[in-house]
Amino acid sequence: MKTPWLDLQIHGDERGALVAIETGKQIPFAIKRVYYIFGTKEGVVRGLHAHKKLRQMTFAVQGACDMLLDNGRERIKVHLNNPSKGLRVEPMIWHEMSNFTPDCVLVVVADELYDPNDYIRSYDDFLNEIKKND
Ligand code: T46
Repeated sequence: MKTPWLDLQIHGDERGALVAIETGKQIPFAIKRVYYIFGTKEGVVRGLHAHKKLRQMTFAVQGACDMLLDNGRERIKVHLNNPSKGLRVEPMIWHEMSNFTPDCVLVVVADELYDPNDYIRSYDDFLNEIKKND
C-alpha cells in the first residue's frame, strides 16, 4: 500500500508559517466536520476501527504520533510529525493511532457529520466486509 500523503504548501515569512486547507483544492472532498485530538495519554491507542463511507484527512499540526493503516490485505505504519503533510484515511481502512507525544495535536477533516453507525469496531467484521466486496 502506498502511503496516502498530501503535501501542503507552507506560506512562510519572517513572522512564521501558515498552512491553508481548502475544499476542492488540497482536500478532494467537501469538508463537513473538523475535529482535533490532543492531550492523549502515554501508551494509549486510539482509533481501532474502519469507517464504512467516511473520507478523512489527518494532520499532526503539533507533535507526533503513528498511524497504522490496514486495507485488509496490507498494513503500513506511518509517522506523522509534519504540519505540512496530510494523511488520507479512506473508507474501509482499519486505522489505529499510537505513540502520541504529549504535545500532539491531530487535526482531522471529514466529509460527513459524526455518525456512530458508520464505524466498524470489530477487526473480524472489517475483514468479513472486505472479503464480501472482493
Ligand atoms: C477516526 C479517528 C482518526 C463526537 O462526539 N463527535 C465526533 O465528531 C467524533 C470524532 C467523536 N465524538 C465523540 C465520540 C466519543 O465519545 O468523541 C469521543 C471520542 O471518539 P472516538 O473514541 O471515536 O475517538 P478516536 O480517537 O478513537 O477516533 C477518532 C474518530 O472518532 C474517528 O472517526 O477516524 O479519530
